[in-house]
Amino acid sequence: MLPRAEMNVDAVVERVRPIVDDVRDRGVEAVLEYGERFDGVRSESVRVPFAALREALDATDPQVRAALETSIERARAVHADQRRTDTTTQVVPGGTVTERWVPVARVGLYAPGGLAVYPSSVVMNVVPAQAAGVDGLVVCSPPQREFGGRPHPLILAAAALLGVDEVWGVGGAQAVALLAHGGVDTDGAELEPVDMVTGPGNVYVTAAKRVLRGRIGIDSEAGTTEIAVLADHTADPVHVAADLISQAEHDPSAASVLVTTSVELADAVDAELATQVASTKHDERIRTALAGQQSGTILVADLDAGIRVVDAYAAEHLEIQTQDAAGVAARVRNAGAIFVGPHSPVSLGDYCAGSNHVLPTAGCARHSSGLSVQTFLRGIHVVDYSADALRDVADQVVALAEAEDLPAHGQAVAARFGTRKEWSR
Ligand code: HSO
Ligand code: ZN
Repeated sequence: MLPRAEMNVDAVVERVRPIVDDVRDRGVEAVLEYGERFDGVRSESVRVPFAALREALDATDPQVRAALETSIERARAVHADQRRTDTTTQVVPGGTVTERWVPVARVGLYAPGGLAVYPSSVVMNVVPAQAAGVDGLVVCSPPQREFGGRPHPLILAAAALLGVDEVWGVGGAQAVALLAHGGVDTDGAELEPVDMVTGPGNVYVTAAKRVLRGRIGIDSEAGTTEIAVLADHTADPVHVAADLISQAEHDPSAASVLVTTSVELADAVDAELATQVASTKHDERIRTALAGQQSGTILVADLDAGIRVVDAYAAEHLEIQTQDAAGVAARVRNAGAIFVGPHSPVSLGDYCAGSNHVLPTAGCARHSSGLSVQTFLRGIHVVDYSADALRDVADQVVALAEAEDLPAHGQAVAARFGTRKEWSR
């Protein structure tokens, strides 16, 4: 019964369509105009020169740089293990089907600017794409007035650390349109159209992805962030409160949900929330999120009921803070990611666990997974039959073809064995 935050993308689609068409028709010239209108800055050119990426990295606080390196290294370790190997099934002697995994050739990654500048999200999008073997990676991020019309320096620094050298300073719907249609910069630099666009963005970015979906592949739509904590009397209220607050910090409509078997814990967490929120930087945003209808505490009779509740909710992030946390976690079916026990807070996963932080929101964890190497791979079935293997199954193909009133399908097999029948009307 907990309401989910909803973003009304359909309402924006019609406003975004002319922008997408305009960028298709006029390319970079249109991009520069929209940048001036929506981001308040017009730059000379859109592609960020390679030297500017290096400069941004050199200017990055060494501690932040080292932390990004840790984040990248751990994410790379986890995502390298997600790579798929091709499998060949011998269906019959002389008849095989191979599933071949092929990376998407060219991917555009959108990194938002404005309020949310998340170099960590650049890491979480780029690492699985690179691990999948994507060759052509281009990052787009809105031009910022205070940085001379270039994207935020931390976005540039993250790209440089990851070895991405193609970055364009374009945001909003026009970024998705430029990625999908390609364009030529004022200095002649060319953006080749991509096959797929991933990465979180505001409602205009999401609407543009909807408009262009099909022409390009897209990831699932990123909604407002959510945390659910399943806790019993053994949980530490100080930690539970801190974790609920951590995700509420993202957005006034973020959801922080506690599911617990213990009234005492629920009361203690409430008391902790009150004191901890008062000393946070973004206290207003957090207070709004915690007070919203989408956040709250659910008391359950026992852990079985708790598991049913968290499964029904299908949170983007689920923490298990109970006795035998690993055993309880193993019974959960629906969650974007599960954080087990007292020492695995969601913010560890946001940055440095090695796991991916682009996860299904709004209950989509019932049917979808977070970003992974798989997102950037396509499985191609390669069918290879010998004459004997085909002959052995020819009658069955003909029978099914005729049952579907598609006799020419059957004839295509029969023609190989001189048993093709003329069809009499
Ligand atoms: N918790 C966010 C990701 C993020 N947190 C980025 C901090 N920076 C959605 O999973
Ligand atoms: Zn976060």
